Amino acid sequence: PSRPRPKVILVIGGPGSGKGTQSLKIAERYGFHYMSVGELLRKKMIHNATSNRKWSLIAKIITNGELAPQETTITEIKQKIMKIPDANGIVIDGFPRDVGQALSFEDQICTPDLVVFLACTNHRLKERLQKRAEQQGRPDDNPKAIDRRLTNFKQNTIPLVKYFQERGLIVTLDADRDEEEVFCDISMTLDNKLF
Ligand code: UP5
Ligand code: MG
Repeated sequence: PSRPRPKVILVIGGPGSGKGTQSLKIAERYGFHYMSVGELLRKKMIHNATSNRKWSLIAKIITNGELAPQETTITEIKQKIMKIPDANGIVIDGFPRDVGQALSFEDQICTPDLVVFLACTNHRLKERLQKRAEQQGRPDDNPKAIDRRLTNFKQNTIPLVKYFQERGLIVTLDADRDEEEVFCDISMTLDNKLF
């Protein structure tokens, strides 16, 4: 008999809400494959920005805190997913960013099993990103790009969350709390809804 399709979990939330942190914990606990769409695009842009027109443009977009073109993003995700060996599940960090991307993902890839929304206050988001900017050097962790990322997030999120709510696919969690507390809620939710 053929194996069941791997479960697909999407983790969304503002910049600094803990998507990366919590997605890695999910991957570890459930033996899922972890995939960060932001990371995927950043790697690709660093690799190709000097030799390729399209990617040099995308590098500018991302460094300014704006969204890469939807079709390129979906194509990259699709290619990456096809390369994943047998997995029980895949946790996708930081995608989709708006309703258009959600529709396109469903159309071209699959309907997710669950969407986890990490809800965080603006104040906390800023605080965490500023702290990380001092410690690491992500190209888009500069004040201007942080503002753009926060603005884009605010604009796109309400409709996106509403879209998944109407389909009964999303769970919203309070992500202002400690990492461990947030993960405790996530794992309870996954245990309940997926297994
Ligand atoms: N931290 C985490 N959880 C904490 C907690 N509970 N308490 C205290 N501190 C906590 O966490 C951020 C920081 O906070 C870390 O220092 C962490 O230790 C601490 P992290 O887990 O990194 O949060 P995350 O939500 O992953 O923040 P990130 O900055 O990565 O979010 P973004 O949404 O900005 O980044 P992403 O990589 O997803 O996207 C970057 C860019 O890529 C986008 O702006 C866009 O240009 C492009 N993109 C697209 O174009 N299309 C896509 O589909 C996806 C990305
Ligand atoms: Mg991240």
